[in-house]
Amino acid sequence: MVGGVNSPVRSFKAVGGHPRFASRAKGSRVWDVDGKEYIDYLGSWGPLILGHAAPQVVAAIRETAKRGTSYGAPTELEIRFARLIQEAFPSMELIRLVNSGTEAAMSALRLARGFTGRDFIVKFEGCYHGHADSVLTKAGSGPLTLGVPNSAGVPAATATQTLTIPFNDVGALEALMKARGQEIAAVIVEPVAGNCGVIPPEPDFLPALRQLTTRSGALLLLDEVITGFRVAHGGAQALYGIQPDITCLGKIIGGGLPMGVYGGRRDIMTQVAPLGSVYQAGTLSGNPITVAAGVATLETLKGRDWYNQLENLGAQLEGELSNAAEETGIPATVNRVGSMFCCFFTEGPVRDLASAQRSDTKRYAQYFHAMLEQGINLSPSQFEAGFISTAHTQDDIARTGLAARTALKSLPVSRPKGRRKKTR
Ligand code: KE4
Repeated sequence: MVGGVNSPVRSFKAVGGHPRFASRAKGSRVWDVDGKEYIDYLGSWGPLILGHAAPQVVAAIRETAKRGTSYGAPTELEIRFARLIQEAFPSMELIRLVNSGTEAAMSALRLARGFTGRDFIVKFEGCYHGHADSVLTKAGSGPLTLGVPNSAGVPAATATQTLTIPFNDVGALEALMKARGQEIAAVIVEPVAGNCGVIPPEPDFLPALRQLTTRSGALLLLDEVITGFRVAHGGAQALYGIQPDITCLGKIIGGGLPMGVYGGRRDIMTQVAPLGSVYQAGTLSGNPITVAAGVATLETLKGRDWYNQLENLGAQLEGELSNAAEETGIPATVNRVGSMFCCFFTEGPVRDLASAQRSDTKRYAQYFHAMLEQGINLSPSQFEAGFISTAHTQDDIARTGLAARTALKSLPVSRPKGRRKKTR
């Protein structure tokens, strides 16, 4: 396998060393093939909001598999799943199931271009919407981590049709939409940036996006692959009160199995085949095993207010990490929205890619390994998010705080610039 992994961010290339191979997981814990146990804040990069091997998800998978793994035909289960999505995301009047967040974003962008008849799209520096050609420009996540934000192999003609501006920069957005708004098919954004670390939207950012896209006839695509069912039951659009034209979902809705969804306004979605002329398809889209895992997950999330519990655990962890940095004099900024968080090794505020890139990635790598040695599994990249699940406990968080103090104390404290090292 290329680099020994099937997704580049797992490679530890950004933090050094070799990845730990996982062998099993349960609740907030994961074990590697050497039997070492970790409190897990990676959560498979976001899907496992209920923790690993949630009993109701495992049971749903097991029972459904006994009746077959895929039919290539519609099932009642897909209707049940679609209703659970629409109850939480009323803006998604019609939906289409696919197999990944990449497919959801790629299909949504094709749909936006087909619906508007326009070719240009706008994305934000450091945001990541999967690995389709048109969004691999100044992309976050793996491309950012590995230093290839503009991937090789993307035709120049494609890249020129993607315009990128800084996240949270309303002025740049206004200028761009004023100059070229009539050419723009869609503006796609992660409403909380989760692929250059975690960067919340500033209060005026999302309302400006909505107003400027409406005014220009461009569609507003919210990529809620991470934030959907993560930051609130109805995602960031519920949390911040924004009505998009199209939403992309992934991760949590598959309960740990490969799943993506795009959906939105009925007049737009009816342009998708077989009703309309925008083609998109998939052999295993809506397969019963994944949908069953998704239904079990979403029915659990609908069942009670988990988000208050997740907020409290998130606040506790933010306090532990911030206090640990304060006590050890290490410059750090903890950004958090609910149960998604990131500890940037730089003074704050971190409000866009440029400020995130001021982080000391070498120090992050040292911190990452010091935490790993103490049985705390974080994202092997400064430019990713960490996740808390409903399986995490206050004791897990307290233990993480102690490990962070030990890890930060083990880091060489950089001397203020200008002071020479004492020579013997
Ligand atoms: P997938 O194709 O990986 O299912 O989803 C792509 C995607 C789309 N939109 C957002 C906001 C995303 O965060 C992602 C994928 N996220 C990365 C990590 N931040 C997945 C991890 C990986 O690439 O292995």
